Amino acid sequence: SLTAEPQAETVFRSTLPDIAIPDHLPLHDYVFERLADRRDRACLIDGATGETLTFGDVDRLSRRVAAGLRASLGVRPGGTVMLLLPNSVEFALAFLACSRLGAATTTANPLHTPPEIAKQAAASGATVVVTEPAFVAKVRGLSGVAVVATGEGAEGCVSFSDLAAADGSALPEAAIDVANDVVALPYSSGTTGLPKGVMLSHRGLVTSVAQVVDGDNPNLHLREDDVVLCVLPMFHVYALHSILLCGMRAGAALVIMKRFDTVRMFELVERHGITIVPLVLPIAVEIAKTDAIDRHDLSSVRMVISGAAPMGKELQDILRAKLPRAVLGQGYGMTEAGPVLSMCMAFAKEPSPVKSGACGTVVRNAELKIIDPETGLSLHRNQPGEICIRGEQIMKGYLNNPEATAKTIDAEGWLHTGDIGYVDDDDEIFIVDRLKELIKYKGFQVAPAELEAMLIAHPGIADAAVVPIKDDSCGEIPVAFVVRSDGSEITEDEIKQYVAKQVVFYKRLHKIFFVETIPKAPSGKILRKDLRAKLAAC
Ligand code: 4UV
Repeated sequence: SLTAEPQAETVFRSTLPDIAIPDHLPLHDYVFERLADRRDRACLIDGATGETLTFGDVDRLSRRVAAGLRASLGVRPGGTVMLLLPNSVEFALAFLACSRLGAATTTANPLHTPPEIAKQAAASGATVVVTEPAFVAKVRGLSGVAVVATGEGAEGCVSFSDLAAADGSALPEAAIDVANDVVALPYSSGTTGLPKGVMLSHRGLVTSVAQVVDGDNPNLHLREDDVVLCVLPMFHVYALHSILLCGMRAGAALVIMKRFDTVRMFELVERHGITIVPLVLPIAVEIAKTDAIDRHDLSSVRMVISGAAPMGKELQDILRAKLPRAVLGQGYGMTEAGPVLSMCMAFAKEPSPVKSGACGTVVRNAELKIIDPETGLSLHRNQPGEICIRGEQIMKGYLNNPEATAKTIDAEGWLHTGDIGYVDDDDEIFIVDRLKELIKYKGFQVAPAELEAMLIAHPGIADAAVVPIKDDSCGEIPVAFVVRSDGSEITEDEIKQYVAKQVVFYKRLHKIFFVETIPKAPSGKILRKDLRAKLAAC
C-alpha cells in the first residue's frame, strides 16, 4: 500500500534472558564488588617472575597509586592519564587508580612512534603519561605532560613505585557520575577517517562486562578457579575488557605475558595451569603450525577465545584438533560498541552448540539488527547487511567530535558498525565483509585515512589510496595505490621507507601500486571497493 506504515524492524536478542546490571557502581567498585570473599586469592601473576598479587593487594595498591597520582601529579575527576605500557601489573594498577579518581585512561601501543603518541596525548588532553624507562624518550618532548616511569633509573620522571608508596587511606572518594564520566578513552578510527577518542563511561563498561560474565548463566563463564592468559595487549579494548575487567569481576587469576612467544606461552600454560586462552588470529596460526605443542601438556586449557578479526572455519578446525579438550569459539567486539557485541554461546555456563566460523550470539541486555546499507531497512535472518547494535554498553560518543559521533550512532541510538554480516536460524552471527575503510593487521587497527594523509603530504605524490589485501597469518595487510606528482620518480621503496619512519610497525605499507588516477565517486570519496576488486583480480 502507499500509506506509510512504519515497517516493523527485525531485532535480534540474546538467547539468554536479560539480567539486572548495576547502574550505580563506578567501574572499580563493580570489579571489586566481591573483594571481601577473595582478598587472598591470586589476581595478577607476572608471567616472567611468577610474582603474584592477590585481589587484596590489587585493591590496596590501586588506592595508593590513585593517591599518588592525585597528590604528586594533580590528577582529578575529569582528568586524563595516558598509559603507554606493555602488559604489566602496573598497567592494571594505573587503570584502576584512574577509575578511582574519576579520571579517564587513554591507552596507546608503546611501540607507536613519537608523533603518533604526541597526537593522541594532545587530542585526549592527557596531563600524565605512565610508561616504561625504555619508552621515556618518546614522551620527553610533550609539553604540559608529566611522565611517570615504572622500573628504575628513568631520569626526570616520577617513579611509579613512589606513587605506589603513597597513603591510600587518605584518598578522598571521588564523586563519579557513572552515566557520564569517561573511564576509558581508547582510540579508534571507527568506520571512517582518523583515530578518534572513544568515550566509554563507567556505566558503559560495567554493562559490557556484566553482559559477558554476570548472571546465573553467564555468556562467558569465567570462574574463581580459572587462570586466564593475558598475552593480548591490555592497551587494546579486547584484553582490557575481556581479560582484565572480566577476569577480575569473575575472580579469576590472570597470567600476564609481556611479549608473545609460542613456547613460552605453552610453558606458562603448564606452570600455572592456565584454563582460558584469549587469542587473535596470528597466535592461532602459530599454534596451528607448531610441533612444539606436542611436547607440552596443555590439557588444563578449557576455553580458547578468538576475536578482533575473522577466523575462518578451516583454522578453527585445525585448532580444535590440536586442543581437543578446549571449547573453541569467537567473540566479536568493536571499540565503539563498548566493546562486545556478541559472544560464543559454547562459553556459557549452560552452553549451547555453535558452528565453526560464527562469531557468537548477541550479548544479553542489548538489541542487534542487520540493515540494508543502501536503504537502511532492517533485514531478516540469513540476509547479510550492516550490523547495528543498541544498548547501555555502547560508547557515549567520540571525544570532541559530535559530527563523527552522529555518523556512527543514529537518532534512535543504534551504533552502525560498518561490518557486514548476518544472523542465522540459530541466532549465530557470521561476519562476511566490511563496509568500512578499517584495515585489521593482526587485530590491530590501521586507518587508511591516516596513511593517505601522510602519502599525499609527500611532494612526490599527487594522490593515494590505502586498502587491505588478505593474508593468511596477519588477516589483512595494508597496501597503497599511488599517483606520482608531475615529474616525480619516487620509487616503491622510498614510499615504504617514508611511511615506515613515521608509523608503528603494523601500519607499514607492504606493497605500492603506481596508477594514473585513484577511482573516486563524484563526492570525492575513494571507491575502495573498486580497488579491492582490482587487487583480488591480480
Ligand atoms: O575496534 P576494534 O579494534 O575492536 C576489536 C575488539 C574485539 C573484541 C573485544 C572483546 C572481545 O571479547 C572479543 O572477543 C573481541 O577488535 O575493531 C573492531 C572491528 O574488528 C573486526 C570488526 O570489523 C570490528 O568492527 N572484528 C572484531 N572481532 C571480529 C571481527 C570477529 N570475531 N570476526 C570478524 N571481525
